[in-house]
Amino acid sequence: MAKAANQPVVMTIAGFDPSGGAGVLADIKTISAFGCYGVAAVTSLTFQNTRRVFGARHQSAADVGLQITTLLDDFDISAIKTGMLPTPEIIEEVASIIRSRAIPVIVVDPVLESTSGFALSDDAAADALRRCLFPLASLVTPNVVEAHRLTGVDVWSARGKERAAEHILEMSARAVLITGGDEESDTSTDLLLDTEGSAVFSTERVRSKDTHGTGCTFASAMACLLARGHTLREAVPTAKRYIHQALLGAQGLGHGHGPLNHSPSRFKLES
Ligand code: PXL
Repeated sequence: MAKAANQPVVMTIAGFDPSGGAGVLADIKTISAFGCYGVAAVTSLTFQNTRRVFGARHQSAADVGLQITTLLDDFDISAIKTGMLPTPEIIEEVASIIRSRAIPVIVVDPVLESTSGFALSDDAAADALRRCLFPLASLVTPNVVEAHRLTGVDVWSARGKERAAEHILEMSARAVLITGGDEESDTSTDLLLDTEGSAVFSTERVRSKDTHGTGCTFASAMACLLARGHTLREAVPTAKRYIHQALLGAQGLGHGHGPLNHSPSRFKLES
């Protein structure tokens, strides 16, 4: 007899960044740090180091689908986190699988381009995300640039962020969190909006060049905390505390925008 599992299984559906800063590898390290078991489906094999993205070989929608259903047929998945979904076909396949299964938590990180400006998805993919995946999402986690591209709203003010968040809720997402980590202020301020209203979360900004993969890492942390039964308003401060320590603990690896430290010694997950 198998033991009753108390380690939630969390699936990431994302791109493979061989440098380990972003994508599936960053997600799996984060999922481990949050005491969950990570499984993964790869949507695109990217060629990159900490300096830049050189290219990407997208997988077929059928191969992405087969990776996901093979895992869903075996594991009880508590949460799915999606990252780089480069083509409308892949997005439609992922959405159709999610619709056919009861997955308690779906966190959609709408990855559109790398920090260095490499397009990780096309405009048709952004449209498919809005149309097919947002209506299935427990939470959508755009940064300000992604929120701007998804809504067309000028997001570089508190009021602008609120309007963009409202637009994304109108796309039928259950909740949206616009992360402010990429902005220039002394604090990193995120805006959460769901049917209960809005909430603002601020932490002191860590000024660092080693910020590669913060979006992937944050969305994975949220997926794990929601899988563990935390509410959105409980989860955001914990995920932000983890990112803060992961930024402070970065080791300056590589010669470009280095990775976070996904096992920061000063982060303790209570409960
Ligand atoms: O940080 C965005 C991102 C997500 N997923 C993959 C990436 C990147 C940025 O480079 O490579 C696979």
